[in-house]
Amino acid sequence: MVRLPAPLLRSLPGRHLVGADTHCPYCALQCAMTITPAAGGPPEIAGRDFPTNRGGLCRKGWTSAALLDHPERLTTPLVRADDGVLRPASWDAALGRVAAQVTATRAAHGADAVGVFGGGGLTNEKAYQLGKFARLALGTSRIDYNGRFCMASAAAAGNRAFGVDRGLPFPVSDLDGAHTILLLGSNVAETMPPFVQHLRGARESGGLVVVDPRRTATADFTADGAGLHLQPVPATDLALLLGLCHLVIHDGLADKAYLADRTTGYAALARSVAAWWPERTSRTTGVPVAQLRETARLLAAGARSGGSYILTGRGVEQHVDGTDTATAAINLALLLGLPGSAHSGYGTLTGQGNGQGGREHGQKADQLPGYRKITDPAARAHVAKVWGVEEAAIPGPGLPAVELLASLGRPGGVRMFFVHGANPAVSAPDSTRVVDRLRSLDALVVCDFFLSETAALADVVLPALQWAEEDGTVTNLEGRVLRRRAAVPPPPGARSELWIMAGLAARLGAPSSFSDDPETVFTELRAASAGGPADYSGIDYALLDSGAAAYWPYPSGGTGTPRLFLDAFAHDGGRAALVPVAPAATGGHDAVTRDPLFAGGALALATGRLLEHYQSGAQTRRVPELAAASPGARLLIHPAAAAARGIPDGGPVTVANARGEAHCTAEYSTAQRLDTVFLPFHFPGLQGANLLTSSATDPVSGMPEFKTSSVTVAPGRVPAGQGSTGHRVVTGLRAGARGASDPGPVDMAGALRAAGARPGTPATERGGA
Ligand SMILES: Nc1nc2c(c(=O)[nH]1)N[C@H]1C(S)=C(S)[C@@H](COP(=O)(O)OP(=O)(O)OC[C@H]3O[C@@H](n4cnc5c(=O)[nH]c(N)nc54)[C@H](O)[C@@H]3O)O[C@H]1N2
Ligand SMILES: Nc1nc2c(c(=O)[nH]1)N[C@H]1C(S)=C(S)[C@@H](COP(=O)(O)OP(=O)(O)OC[C@H]3O[C@@H](n4cnc5c(=O)[nH]c(N)nc54)[C@H](O)[C@@H]3O)O[C@H]1N2
Ligand code: SF4
Ligand SMILES: [Mo]
Repeated sequence: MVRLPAPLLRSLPGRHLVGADTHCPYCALQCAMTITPAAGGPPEIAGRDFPTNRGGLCRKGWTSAALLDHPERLTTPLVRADDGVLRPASWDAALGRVAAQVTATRAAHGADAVGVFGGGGLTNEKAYQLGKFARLALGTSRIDYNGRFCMASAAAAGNRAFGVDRGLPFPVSDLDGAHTILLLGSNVAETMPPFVQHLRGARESGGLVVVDPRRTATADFTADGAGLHLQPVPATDLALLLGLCHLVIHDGLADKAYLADRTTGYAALARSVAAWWPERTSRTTGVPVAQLRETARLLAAGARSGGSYILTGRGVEQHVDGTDTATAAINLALLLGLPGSAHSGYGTLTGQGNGQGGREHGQKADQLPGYRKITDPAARAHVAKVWGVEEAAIPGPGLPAVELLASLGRPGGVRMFFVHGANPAVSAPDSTRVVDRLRSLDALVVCDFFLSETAALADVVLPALQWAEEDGTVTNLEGRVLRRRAAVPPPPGARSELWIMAGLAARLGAPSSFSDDPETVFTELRAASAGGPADYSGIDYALLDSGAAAYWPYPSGGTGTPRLFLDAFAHDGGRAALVPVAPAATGGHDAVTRDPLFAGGALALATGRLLEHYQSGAQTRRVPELAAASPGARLLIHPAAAAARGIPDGGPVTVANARGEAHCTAEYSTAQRLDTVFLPFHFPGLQGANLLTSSATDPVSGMPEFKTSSVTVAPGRVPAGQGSTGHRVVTGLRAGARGASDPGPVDMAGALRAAGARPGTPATERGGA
């Protein structure tokens, strides 16, 4: 194939899209890439130079184009017929059916009987429009999203300490030269591989400190004098951080002038950590006193010169005390004077592609666009004016994700549910119960481009466009707004999510306009966000297309804000708040209900990610290269813990607790603690990690306890590999999709035929029943 130079390709008119500069579909690092069509196959992906990735991409990014013309791609709406089979339908029939069901459900049970579940992968335009669609077209308060499972604890901690929540309040490249980086509960070597280059300075100065119960690929970077790996007992990070705060205060390492000038609450904080002397902290966490002292020393040395950063990830945030743990990390940073300094700071590493923007524009239960509070009368008045409705037309706050999912199909709960950009049948905690709830609905509508495990349970499936087929914006982990650009034409049949929402809103007689044009929606988002904490009003597509770096807040007529807090924090008075926190057992939140750990020889189960797969795996399990590299769930277990239970390396293993049983393959790994096993959550069906996790939530953030459960581990009773990956498991779920009343397979072969699937692909390989 003759390849034209990329700029020339990109200048061709929109209907014949032939490549573009855009960003990766997956995680919040939003690595820059160029997509170029190739003859006879998926387009080519190349890394592009950009401050976050500097040309690098991980294996998921490199292979992301494999999904664009994937044989299992949905390109026609599916509607479940009276015989229980999901069958191809026209757009008019599908949208008509959905609108009729909304009208009937509202008439019979009220508007709050219709619910919506969004996703942190949606562009800003889609996330904004989804929040508006729920409040105005459906008239419901019942909307939340999968970011509740991701950023909610860190967001709550940031809001309470700083008065605003932007994951990294500084550009990621600020980390490059830092002397010390304390990385708590994050495995960036697998979850954001190109990010690792930003740890180089800290490694060179011996100042990289990684806190993880597992010796991860990231922890390995601390070897050979590059730093320290602290390997605490799972779920003891709060105590660890209180102990570090104690050391900083008692060893005279605190920045007294900064505390006096820029913070409130020092005296109460100092009292609250007084009892966390090093020996006690060490007994609770298992981390040696010498390592605690060395960590405090490295942080203080960096704070004085070279820079110190404290970063948190899901390993410390996805707990029932995740907000308090993130708060303790911020307290430690404030004691050292890091936040708001030009060379030091605190941040959380946002997860999903638009995990930052997706938490700002109104798909959260308590939120209106611009990171405004839905309970704030001034915010309601502002947004009502932009939407052209009476303030009273905007419902009040809804329910956080776990409560929302628990309300499905219950008296007084949600009876009809829309899912856009999430796969909660796999990724929500205690998934057996979640699937029961999804099955008990009067109607489930799922918008996706694949028949995810959640879509397989739906009554109506609406096929959407993929990232490379549409324009929009996302906001990366630094709070920088980026342009996603359409690079390839969409397959005939699929429609943009904005078009779908607009079509439904029109059928429902919504009292405001719903455009299907991303730039028009963004223009409205700017107005709705104006004056809010996440103010986008000064950003437009032309600015982003010029290559300018646009960090919010970016008010109209102003400039962006790469570094927050240099002059002031966002609380009234401009000071950051030190907030005393304590572990549950010593007087912290009494609502905390984590599983009791290690009773009767039980092991702690930690869950998380592998390099090859993304989230519920709905996308990456369908990429042949990734599925081949990681075909099924493997339980990482220390050889001694396995041998004591008669489990051979590579043998089948059953992981169980009162909530469920998962069946997978054992993989010996000396990187695990003797008392802890690790299971990725990327696999569905019998391999699901979330069969075992608890729906207990953090009382402040609503974050579930994903990271620590109690389990027994025994030689497998079901052959490993049963219901392993991709379509095989979809089949298993599908068989009982609607329960005993109307079980039935999906006519996927018919659906794909109707959509003009490529000839020569056997129906079975396309997930045909
Ligand atoms: N390959 C890949 N990359 C991804 C994603 C993906 O699915 N796959 N998802 C993206 C998203 S949405 C997110 S949120 C990020 C998540 O990125 P990370 O936070 O890096 O990912 P996790 O693997 O969930 O958790 C990180 C680490 O927490 C550790 N951990 C478990 N329990 C504890 C504990 O009690 N204390 C401490 N200190 N550590 C603990 C685990 O051992 C694990 O190594 O990744 C993003 N990038
Ligand atoms: N045990 C355990 N469970 C966890 C976690 C953990 O660490 N341990 N981590 C949690 C975290 S941090 C997260 S972020 C969640 C994520 O969990 P999920 O919400 O399940 O995330 P995805 O697998 O990304 O699901 C996104 C779905 O939407 C589709 N999709 C992608 N883009 C779009 C779009 O633009 N529009 C539409 N309509 N669909 C789209 C994809 O095909 C996929 O089916 O999982 C959580 N669950
Ligand atoms: S690190 Fe994240 S953004 Fe970068 S290529 Fe991998 S998945 Fe995509
Ligand atoms: Mo996430």
